[in-house]
Amino acid sequence: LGLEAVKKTLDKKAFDEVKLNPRIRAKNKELYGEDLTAAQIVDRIVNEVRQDGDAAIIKYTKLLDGAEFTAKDFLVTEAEYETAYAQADTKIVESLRKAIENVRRYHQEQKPNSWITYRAHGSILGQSVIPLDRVGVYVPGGTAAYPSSVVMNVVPAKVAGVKEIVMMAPPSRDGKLNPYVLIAAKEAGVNAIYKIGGAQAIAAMAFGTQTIPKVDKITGPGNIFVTLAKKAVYGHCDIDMLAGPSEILIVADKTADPVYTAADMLSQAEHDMLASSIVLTDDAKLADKVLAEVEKQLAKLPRKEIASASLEKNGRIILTENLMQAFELANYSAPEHMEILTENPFTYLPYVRHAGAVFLGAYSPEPLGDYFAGPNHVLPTGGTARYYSVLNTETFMKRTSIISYTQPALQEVSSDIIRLAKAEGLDAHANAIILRGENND
Ligand code: HSO
Ligand code: ZN
Repeated sequence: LGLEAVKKTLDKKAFDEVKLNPRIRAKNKELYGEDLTAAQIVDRIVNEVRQDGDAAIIKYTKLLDGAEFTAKDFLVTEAEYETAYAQADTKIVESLRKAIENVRRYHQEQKPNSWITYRAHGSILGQSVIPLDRVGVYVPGGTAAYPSSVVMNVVPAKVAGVKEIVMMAPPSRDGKLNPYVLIAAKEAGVNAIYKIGGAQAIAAMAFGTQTIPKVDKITGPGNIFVTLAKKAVYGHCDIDMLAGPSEILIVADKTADPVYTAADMLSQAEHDMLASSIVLTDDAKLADKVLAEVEKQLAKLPRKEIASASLEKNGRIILTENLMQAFELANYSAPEHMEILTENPFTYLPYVRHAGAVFLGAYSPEPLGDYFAGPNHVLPTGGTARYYSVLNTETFMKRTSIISYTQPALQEVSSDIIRLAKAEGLDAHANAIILRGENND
């Protein structure tokens, strides 16, 4: 294929163009009596929660999650945490604690400082960086209930100094949450967990209800309904990003190990039928070997159905003319995760312009970053790495400007300000300056 044609194959669907799968669509038609789009369903739920609060959440929790709750059942109790710890494998809890410590240390390094500078005539300029008061973290349910994502969302908020962190996750039919999600939340420092899922959880956090506090920012991944709900409430509170299916793009040369390369493709493919796994290589032999390895390893995976559906749709091994062309295509794709499996991978780092996270060398596979190294795994997807950053400590902070002039400092610049104010026809602005000085021209 020519370069332009290859680029076309790398183009991603916007998250709101993704069609609902037929089973979910049929279920929704049954629930709502008409064939609504995901965005229409989300609008209904969000507006209802905004108006009716807890009553709407009780209704949708029964309808969508099958759990029969009263308003006081949403909040996870101490007894539920105790049960989770009692059920848990202590080795897993230990590993989780080590991961939390690594993530905490890394995000501590990122923490921006407030600053002050002194200018002429004793005037002062600066910036304070202030943590948000209250943040809400969403955690998906089912097989996507990842304790590691709890850690990745909560720890940076904690490091930033957020006072109150609430979390929401959909309950199972019998009203429970994944025990490791509860434990990860406790260990990372969440203040309250509510067993609420989907668009109703996002609306509850954005607007608050009789029993649920309104938050200033919502972070965390979710399905299409959660993502559209985050988009719908943006402006009432802040959100982190609009996350889509997970992606990996591997740039490999002839020195790459086909076994590792295939394993890394599959580690992404098993996430989700919509996940994408791409290899760009300048070596035809490697391409063949990776293909054979993928087939071999795939056959043994418990999630092979998800992984093979994902590979069939969005899996590619693309042969490029050279490695520079591979990096051109990689930047065009702007993947969530980029791996560089080449000789001297650091020589290529300067060419990486658009990627959520870059993994260099044979011993830095993506799962190292997913779980443990310390950098965040909440990353921009769907080509948004062109303009979004990885979730970070500053995601949970905001900046306030500081300005303090002395009389002589103001005097020196007053004529400029007055001129600019008058040019905008804003005499009251000019007056606020004029009244504080004498010799204005
Ligand atoms: N690769 C996912 C994160 C994750 N992997 C969680 C395993 N658990 C998106 O970056
Ligand atoms: Zn992963």
